[in-house]
Amino acid sequence: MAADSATPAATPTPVRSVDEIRAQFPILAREVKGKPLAYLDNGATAQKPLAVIEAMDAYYRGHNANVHRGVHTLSEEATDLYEGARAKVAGLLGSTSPREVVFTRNVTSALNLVAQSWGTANLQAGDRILLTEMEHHANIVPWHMIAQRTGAELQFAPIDEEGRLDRAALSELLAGGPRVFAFTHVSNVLGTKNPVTELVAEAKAAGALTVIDGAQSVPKFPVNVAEIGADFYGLTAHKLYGPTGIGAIWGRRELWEALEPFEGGGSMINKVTPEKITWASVPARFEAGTPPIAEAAGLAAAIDWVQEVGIRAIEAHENQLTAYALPRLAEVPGLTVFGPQDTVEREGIISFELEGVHPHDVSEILDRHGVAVRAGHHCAQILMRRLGVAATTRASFAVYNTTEEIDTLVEALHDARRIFGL
Ligand code: 7TS
Repeated sequence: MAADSATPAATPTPVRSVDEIRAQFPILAREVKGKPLAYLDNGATAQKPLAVIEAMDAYYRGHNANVHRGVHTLSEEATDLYEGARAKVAGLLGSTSPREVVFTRNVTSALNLVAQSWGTANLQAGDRILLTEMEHHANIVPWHMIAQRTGAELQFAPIDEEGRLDRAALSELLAGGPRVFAFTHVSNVLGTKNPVTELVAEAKAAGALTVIDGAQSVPKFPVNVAEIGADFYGLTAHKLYGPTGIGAIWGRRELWEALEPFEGGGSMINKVTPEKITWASVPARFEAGTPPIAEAAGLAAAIDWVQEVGIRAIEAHENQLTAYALPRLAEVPGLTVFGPQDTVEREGIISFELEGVHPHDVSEILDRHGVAVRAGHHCAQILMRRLGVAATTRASFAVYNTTEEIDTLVEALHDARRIFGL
């Protein structure tokens, strides 16, 4: 891949030992089916370090109140925690402006917000919405919904045989003048890492709004929205070692300012009369109702934790795991890995097919060995159709995984073949 300015050359960070890191995740000590848990389903959700669990516990024990409302100490503390989390998200994404960060329920609701709010104001019949074949449903369905309402059309940029975007085909589609290009930074099935800075530059030159789904990227390597140059960039906390129930989307200030909210309620208005309403300023305008406050405290702790470990160290560790796993998986007869075969253009998300064994059976047998993976279409049915499969089995890594766990995965796959008489 061409050097991507969003991910400059890694400077080695002092790495804590994996044992030290694992000790901070209580769940990793448990057993499954009498075997030590090997949690390789991080693409679905990551486990939570004590720092996150304790931050949420401390919030409820000592600070719980509603935000932005009461003029009392607890409410001020809760507000500080909530707004502090916003500043941490902005910092994590390389933005100097917390006001450009809107909190949502997850990245799904972040993408729905953009599709609905921006789409309602900007799309009309015949307009094109460009997506890619490797999108998660979270970055397809909201666009389908707004397309149905406005008469806009969806287009899907194809991938090549190795699971990378077909750049020539993409350029042709962009030349057709889509109003928006929404795409994932990292595929949750193929592990493909898209060259976002290049893609954004090309899309912008073609006049398209750029929306990036950062669900799988933010937990894995540094992301800098200023360098990427995108218009919107979304994340989901639970894949970033944070809690479920909170996500965030960064967007350019002027874009937010021009948008109308798509959810209404408390906290997002300036004035309400029988005749009319006026909106609160950004970002409150897009955060109707009581927000996920304890979750924001958890997310803030997760960001602190990730930054303390070092996102570069996380990246280096997961790259090592991927480099170890690919050849080990290739030793299993009849096993095909989808997506790029190198560690430069792919992350530690490895989907595969084991000839003669259904992915659900594979994962059930792996579970007997204590190995947690995901089987299914991974909310990427368009991609499954492109790959010509109904489902895959997927192992996905995080900072606490070990090469021993990959060995267990490989042994369990051999066992699956034995059980199926292969
Ligand atoms: N986008 C991508 C690329 C994802 O991987 C996911 C979740 C989402 C969006 C949606 O995230 P949410 O927090 O809003 O639900 N992906 C997966 C997965 O691959 N297995 O379980 C969830």
